[in-house]
Amino acid sequence: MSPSMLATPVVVEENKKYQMGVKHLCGNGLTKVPSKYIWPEPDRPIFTKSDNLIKPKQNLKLPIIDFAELFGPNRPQVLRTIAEACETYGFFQVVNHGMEGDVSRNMIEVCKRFFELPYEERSKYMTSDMSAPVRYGTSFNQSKDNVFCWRDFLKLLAHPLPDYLPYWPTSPSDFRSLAATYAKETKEMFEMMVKVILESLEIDGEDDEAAEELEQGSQLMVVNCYPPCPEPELTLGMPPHSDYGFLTLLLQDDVEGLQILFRDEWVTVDPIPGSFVVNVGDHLEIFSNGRYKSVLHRVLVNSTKPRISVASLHSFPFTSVVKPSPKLIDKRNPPRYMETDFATFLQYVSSREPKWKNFLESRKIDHRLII
Ligand SMILES: O=C(O)CCC(=O)C(=O)O
Repeated sequence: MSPSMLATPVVVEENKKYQMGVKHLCGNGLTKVPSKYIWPEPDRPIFTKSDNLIKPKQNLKLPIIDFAELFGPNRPQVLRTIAEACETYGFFQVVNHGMEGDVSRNMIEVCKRFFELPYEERSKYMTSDMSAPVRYGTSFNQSKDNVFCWRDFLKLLAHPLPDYLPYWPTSPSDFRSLAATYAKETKEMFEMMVKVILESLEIDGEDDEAAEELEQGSQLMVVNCYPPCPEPELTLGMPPHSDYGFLTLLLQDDVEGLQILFRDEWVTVDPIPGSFVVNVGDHLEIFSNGRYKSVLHRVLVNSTKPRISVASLHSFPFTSVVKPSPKLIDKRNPPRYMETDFATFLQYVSSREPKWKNFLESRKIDHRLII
């Protein structure tokens, strides 16, 4: 090793500071983004100046699904809109979903209070063990990322809830009860959505194996905290990624930041108060044999407002093998993805910098190569 490759004590100290997260870093007031968070120019967001504010370029109105309409005469039309949204955007927004406003507001609010706790309290949950029931951390994959993201997170395994709840944070004192209510209600919403998704794929049935497996499946809640950033045009809250699960139900506060890749352009999703953003995950892309798209998304930060989001990732049990639904496969539609399990995914993401859609790409079968 050349002497220049040896980390000096100053560099080691700096790195330790970044491992403590963005909230900690911002504690003493920052006027510039440290180089550790500066993304290469082509990966940076495009901001334009309007209304004297620097804003992301373009906003996108995702298809809005009124869940209440599924229980009336418009059901076939709503199912078609869901299918089109999953094929075109991989995303839609849901209103009238049945969750009381208090449940989601309380969740955002108690998560805000969690991130305001002293670092010593938050860091009790810091671990590099990807299978830990609770994991506090920063960036995307802090042990692998070369450039860091402007984000701290708290990850909570949530199903089966009685197995995991005893590990969840006890501070703030109402955290467990409010987050548990939220977890149960998002799980119910997910189960309702599974039925709708299977119907939109025209593969719903009486004793559907997939729906039953998903009901017993995994749930991971990811609470994201994006503190205000002095130079938001230089960094990202989250890098481009797709979600590994079947569906993600995303709750955000009223601060915009989520962008999705649509026709090769990054577009910002307009938050609708009280709504959920729902997106197709890798497992649903595989299960639908490529009909529904797990789309890349990323997060921008801003210079004035902190942002909190809660992504609830739902899928098959961690022990299941995910494959294209046999009901969607025939001679003309051969399987386009290899069977995959969760262990393979974990091994893949912990062995490299998890960026873009690498994992899903690695599961694709190229039929041109099969003669
Ligand atoms: O904060 C957001 O809007 C998106 C979060 C996200 O993509 C994730 O947690 O995977």
